[in-house]
Amino acid sequence: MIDFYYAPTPNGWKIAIMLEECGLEYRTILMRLTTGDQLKPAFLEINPNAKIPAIFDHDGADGPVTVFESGAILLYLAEKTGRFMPADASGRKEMLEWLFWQVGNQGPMAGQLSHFVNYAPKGQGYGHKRYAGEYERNLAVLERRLDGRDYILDDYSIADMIAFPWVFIAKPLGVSLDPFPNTAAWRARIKARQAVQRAINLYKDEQNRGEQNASNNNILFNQNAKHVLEKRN
Ligand SMILES: N[C@@H](CCC(=O)N[C@@H](CS)C(=O)NCC(=O)O)C(=O)O
Repeated sequence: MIDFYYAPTPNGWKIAIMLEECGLEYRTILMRLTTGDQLKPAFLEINPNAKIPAIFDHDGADGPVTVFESGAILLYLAEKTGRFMPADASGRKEMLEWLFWQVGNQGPMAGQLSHFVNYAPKGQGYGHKRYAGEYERNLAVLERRLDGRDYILDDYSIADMIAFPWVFIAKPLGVSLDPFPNTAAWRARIKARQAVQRAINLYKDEQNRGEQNASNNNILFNQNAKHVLEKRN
């Protein structure tokens, strides 16, 4: 059994997709990020970075084990199941490149764009412009990679699962996929999968649709070192 620490956000969906694709037995622990579940001492033992997603696998190869960071979790689950990752060395190298690209580039830039579109106080023109540009730059990187390919690697893999969620919400982020036809087709191909449908619908009603924002919530927004160092029980 896997305990899955989750909220219905792009980073949460990445892992929900893999759990659903693999048919792994899991129990979802819904994390209420706006009230600070991620900052509780018991959760910091699981993810010292105080964010979802994270897992606690009761049946790890060497006993119970925790894993945090979406890229590390996807890799862990792919290795545990032997699924959705290339078997050969050059395929594995490419998979790592695209996982690291996502967690170091597409993810953070999209996350900041989402912040400026949905949660920042109004009048943050430069922040919005900067991250919209970076988000679109990363779409262009993906667009070139998908030229003549159905998936990021030769077959559907964790590289697609990690990159899909932030492309899935391009429109609400205010970005059209019209200039990125390969990416739009890839998005539709992945969205059509039954497992992906189940994942993006997991606790959909609990999504923060902007009602909680940087003007009215200092737990999720305006964070600093104190949020992690303070003990919240
Ligand atoms: N690099 C992390 C990013 C995770 C992340 O940013 N999670 C957000 C939700 S999408 C979160 O838990 N935010 C809570 C907070 O910042 O307090 C990953 O890929 O797992």
